[in-house]
Amino acid sequence: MTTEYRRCSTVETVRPTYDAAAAQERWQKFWEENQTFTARDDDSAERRYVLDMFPYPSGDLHMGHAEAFVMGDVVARYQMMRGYDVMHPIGWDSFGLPAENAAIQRNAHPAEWTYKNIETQKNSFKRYGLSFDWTRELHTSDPEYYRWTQWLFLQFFSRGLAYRKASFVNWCPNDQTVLANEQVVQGACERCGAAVTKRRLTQWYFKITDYAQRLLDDMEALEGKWPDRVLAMQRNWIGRSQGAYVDFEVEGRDEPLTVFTTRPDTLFGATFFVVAPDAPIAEELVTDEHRAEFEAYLDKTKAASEIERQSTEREKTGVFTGRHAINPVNGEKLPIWAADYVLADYGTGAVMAVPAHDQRDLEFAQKFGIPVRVVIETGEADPNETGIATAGDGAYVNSGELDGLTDKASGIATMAEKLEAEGRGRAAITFRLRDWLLSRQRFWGCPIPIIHCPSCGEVPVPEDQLPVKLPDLRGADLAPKGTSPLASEAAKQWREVACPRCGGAAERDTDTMDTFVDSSWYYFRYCSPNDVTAPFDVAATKRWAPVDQYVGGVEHAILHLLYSRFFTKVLHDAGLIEFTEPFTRLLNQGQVINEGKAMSKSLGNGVDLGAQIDQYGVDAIRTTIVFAGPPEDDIDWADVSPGSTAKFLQRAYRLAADVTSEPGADPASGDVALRRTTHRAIADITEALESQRFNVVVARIMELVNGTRKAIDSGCGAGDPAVREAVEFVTQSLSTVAPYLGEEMWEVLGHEPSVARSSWPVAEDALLVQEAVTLVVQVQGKVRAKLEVPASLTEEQATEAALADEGVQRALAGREVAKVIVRLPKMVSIVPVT
Ligand code: ANZ
Ligand code: ZN
Repeated sequence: MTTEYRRCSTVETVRPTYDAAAAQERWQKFWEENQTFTARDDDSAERRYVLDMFPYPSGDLHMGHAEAFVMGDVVARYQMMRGYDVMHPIGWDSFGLPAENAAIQRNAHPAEWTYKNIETQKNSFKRYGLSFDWTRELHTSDPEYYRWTQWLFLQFFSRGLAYRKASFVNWCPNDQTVLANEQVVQGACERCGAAVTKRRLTQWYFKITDYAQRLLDDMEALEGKWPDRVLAMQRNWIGRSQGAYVDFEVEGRDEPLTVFTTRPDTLFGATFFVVAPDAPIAEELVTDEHRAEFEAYLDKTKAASEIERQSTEREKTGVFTGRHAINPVNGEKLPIWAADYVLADYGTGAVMAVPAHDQRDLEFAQKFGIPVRVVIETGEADPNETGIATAGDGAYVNSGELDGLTDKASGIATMAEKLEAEGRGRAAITFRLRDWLLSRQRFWGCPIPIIHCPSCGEVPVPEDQLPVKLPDLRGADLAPKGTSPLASEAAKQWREVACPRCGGAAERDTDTMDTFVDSSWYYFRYCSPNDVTAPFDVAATKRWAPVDQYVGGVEHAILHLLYSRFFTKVLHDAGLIEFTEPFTRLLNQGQVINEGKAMSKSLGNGVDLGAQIDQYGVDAIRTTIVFAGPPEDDIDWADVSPGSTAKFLQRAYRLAADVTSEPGADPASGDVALRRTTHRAIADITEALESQRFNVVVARIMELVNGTRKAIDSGCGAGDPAVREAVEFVTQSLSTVAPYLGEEMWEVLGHEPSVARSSWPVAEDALLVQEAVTLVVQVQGKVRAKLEVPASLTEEQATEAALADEGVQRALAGREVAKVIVRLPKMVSIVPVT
């Protein structure tokens, strides 16, 4: 602590100031030595699990981390003061492309680069004052961790939930690796922005589609606890669709072709048939005459992203296959086209096209001169003329036994029954969700624990041989080449093994797992991070999980959260845990931007966290971020003022230094008005913390600081125990956002550290009751009414109460009011129009 000399108007006074840098150093040491934030895990209190999405070790902490992690820290610190045994762990998602690419660029081994970065970030986390339980730190790239990732993979494998298949996959030509659908954003690689293309490869998948319905159903329990938009995004991604399968005979083919349709009732309006060019069936159907044209079209299709293919703006394209399908309801011959607006891996990859009632089909029909037949009279204009398909309800026409029906629901039901009875179709539900493609042709990831044997096939690595460690490959070329570095000459020795089943020559799988596998279960590992016998101790997860509060960016709304939910359900089904959802509550913090734009090197608008901390101190930066707005909103660094936040923190500190009463002084004998202010603040701040309005917390602390200073100055004096009560609460609540200052103030107030382990006060009801005052109402200067009102009433309420009074109305005698003067809380003066 240093002192600052300052001239006041009359006397020379010594004003203590808060030295942020010194406090940071001092309390970091204290917390570490005293294990202040280590979860007790001893049944001494009810448990709370507060979790931040763990970071990639891709560089030092930046402003985004500063915002993300402070929110969880506020929750954790508040819960600790509430008396809960809080677990607030941290670790690193340390496998994956960011680390590997950075390592390749710098000519370093990914491991060296990764662990060096972790050290840097770790120190920055500590400096940033986060209340992490460091005893539970984990890294997904540690063999002791990924051993269990592999073990879990084998559980999925033995349950039939991990399988290999050949298919066209999203391929990033820059990173030279496959991408899950979730990692393709508007046709581009999520990581590097390169345009994504398709490749046919044999890949590992997790069968998440088996869980589609449960992933949907269980969201009900998350309603109101997760952000609405995240739930909506997940629902959309899963994309449940109710409809029917309809079988079409194909000329010259024994097997019928099946389509998925949501509108079987429009079957009489089908005038052509479309298959996805990249569905295997397309190649089979196409006649020799049309093959050359088809092949050229298929090449073009592969270059287009799924988003482009589904775009309604794009001109429709396609080629005729030379074949025909037979409409099961009227025997009509429908030409079969291959067109890229039909996707290979949705439904059956084939559709019956009804141009009058489906916009995509209409555009296609009009371009290629295919007839458009209206089968529902909706009252709208003819699609043939307008180019707009009609999708509404109406009377069926040209539709055989449906004619006469007038609504969609009975049309669909009637047709579904008819098809079912004839054995040509059945009701069905489909999902947009695809199986999770998890294999990657890259080095820095968890090896897939499978051995390929020419005679036994896919053989799991025996449990006692886990982990399958990554070979060192130091000095080998790790740059992306389309095949995994584990398949290269340098890894030959590692790869060639005896088959665990037959002992013959066999080879390890050379792919590594998507890092989303690593992060789908880390929150269970934290519960027993050093367990050498299992991925997690069942009893420990029972004590801690599910996570009570999860905090992280909305960029993970689909990928990470959906995969984690899937993992949790599988582990539940395997009997390892009792619940089915991993995260009870979810908070998505916003981003820190600058001058209206995301910070970037090219814009030169980056703000360096380290420099900000050097200038203003950790507490001021944390408080500025929290105060800037609701946690889920973005913060524009150009709009905030860490300098004035730092000044506010100094004002708070001086309050603590001014208190002269002893710790434990009974506030009951103190100034009642100040006590009311304090207890109102306790009630409001507690409520704001519970409802995650952390900016309101800071605003209310500021008011309490000002109110307390005023009370001291206007007579109650620094020795009043009510002042101590107020300042102690300022200290506790402020310590959630400004932890170093909190510790210093707590000590200045004469308490043993740590404030983080102090107990949160409860507002006294008696002090929350509104004080009543007498409101005097004058009309033209004469007193006309005296009303008992709460002291806290607003100007509007005072005016309203005054005008509602009978005596006042009598005095006004119907005249209009020209002016109302309100002096809160005691007087209202009304001037009528004369
Ligand atoms: C005939 C029809 C008539 C259709 C009509 C719609 C309206 P959702 O709701 O998204 O599930 N479809 C089916 N498989 C497809 C695929 N692989 N690629 C592109 N489109 C496909 O969409 C289901 C509808 O999308 C299906 O119902 C089918 O077109 C089309 F008046 O069948 B419909
Ligand atoms: Zn074998």
